Amino acid sequence: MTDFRILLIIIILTSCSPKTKTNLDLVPLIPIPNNTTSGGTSFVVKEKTKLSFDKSNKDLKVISQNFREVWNSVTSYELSLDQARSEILIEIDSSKVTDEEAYTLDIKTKNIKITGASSKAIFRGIKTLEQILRLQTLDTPLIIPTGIISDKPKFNYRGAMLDVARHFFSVDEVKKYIDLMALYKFNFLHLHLSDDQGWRIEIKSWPNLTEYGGSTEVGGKDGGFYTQSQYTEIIQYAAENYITIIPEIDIPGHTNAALASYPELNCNGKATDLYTGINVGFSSLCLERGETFKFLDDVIREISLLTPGPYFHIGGDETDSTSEQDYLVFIKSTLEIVKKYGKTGMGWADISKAQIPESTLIQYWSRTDKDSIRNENGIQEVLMGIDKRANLVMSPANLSYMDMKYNDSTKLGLTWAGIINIKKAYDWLPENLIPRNKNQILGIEAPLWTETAENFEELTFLAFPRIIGYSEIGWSQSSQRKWIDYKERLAHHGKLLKNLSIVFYESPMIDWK
Ligand code: TNX
Repeated sequence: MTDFRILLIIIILTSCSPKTKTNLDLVPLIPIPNNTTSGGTSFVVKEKTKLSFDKSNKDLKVISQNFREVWNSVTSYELSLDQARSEILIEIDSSKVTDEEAYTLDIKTKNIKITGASSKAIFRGIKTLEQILRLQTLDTPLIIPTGIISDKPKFNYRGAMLDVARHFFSVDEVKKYIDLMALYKFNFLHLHLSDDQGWRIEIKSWPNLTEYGGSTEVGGKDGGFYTQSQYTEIIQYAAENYITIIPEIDIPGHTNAALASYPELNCNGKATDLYTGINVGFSSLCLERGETFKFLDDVIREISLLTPGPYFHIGGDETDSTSEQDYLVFIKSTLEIVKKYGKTGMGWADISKAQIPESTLIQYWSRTDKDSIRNENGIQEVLMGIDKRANLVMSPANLSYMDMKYNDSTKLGLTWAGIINIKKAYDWLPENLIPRNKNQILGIEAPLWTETAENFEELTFLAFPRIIGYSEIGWSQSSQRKWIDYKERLAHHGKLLKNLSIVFYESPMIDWK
């Protein structure tokens, strides 16, 4: 036998033993965990692995069942649940709570343990284990490096927004998006459910909103809408992934789909035509119409009843066709309705001009492509909101709008807020965007407007990989975030996405593995 063959056999024999030298710290996890201590050995994935959990806890049961599916598909082995002498243990331990999402993932050669103060925390830990598995699939048999990860989020609000109004996306597509968000530890999905081009959620007391107002989309193809039971299905699916749905009904502008569906909502009593273009700022609800607030009350009541999450988003952006005076009345009154139905109001930063209750959630979006705090209009509004004791979610258009092009020649996307390449999307700090009251920032949200995204592939092309960077901005400590290091880790996620058949932008800035 040649030396080379002997060497090969030695490598094969030693490569899969628990003694193989490993380094947990080098697994390219995103978001990067707060603390990782490498054990240097490995847990070898075997044909029969068992996972146990407290049977009386139904949330842990759901987490375990879902993880079993991941395990089985990634490893091609069967994970069995609820066995006495298990190798994987998930356990709620509220004795050392630091954050409700904080978890510890302890990987030893013979067993793996995930602990946290709540099922939410366990879920975040499970997703770290899932990423390790998905990133290690090159090794057969599969090994998991030993060590301890102790982790918690920087921000309690780590969101993404999906515009299902400009182009409609089906329940299954939204679920797929939720799966990906969960893998990267997002916890809020904001659904932009109405706009000029389409009304996407069934309102039983105003059925024409969806029957007619939901019938088309940008470009003129058939639109679509979620029935109330489909909306509930999305909410439940998101909840299993520890993601809270935030519904947005954008008022008083961005309302053409409603105005086309009901003549009585228009000042002149005439329904508008359906709209399939991409202009903004031309529609407005009519303050003088008696029906307008009945309409808003019904819509907010029906949706709030279906929505367990704390927030209701009222939009409030780009209202060029509403007088300033009317705008202030609209926002104040609509937030009162939101409050009446038990929700905390949320809105684009423009609403800060109006009378807003304390703790309203203001979404900063900025109107220009300047990325400094000198940026005039956007920041001024945010400061007004801050002074009214609003909380903030940061979605600067020039840094976090996933519908902006990656470079001048990207086929999809818009450019009004600039070009956002992978580095630009990653390399910023939310707290640097405002000059004061930084502790009012609850987190960040990455919006995906869909004027140019017609289908799921186009949607994920715009979102990925930028959204992966936003997950790290939201979760990881600023001191741990370095572009040079992130770029190396991201390089491994291309294969992970390909294994999941997710279309993404293969940026030349990344040396994809
Ligand atoms: C601005 S940002 C909008 C949306 C558009 C988006 C396109 C904001 C609150 N409104 O109506 O879809 O730009 O990038």
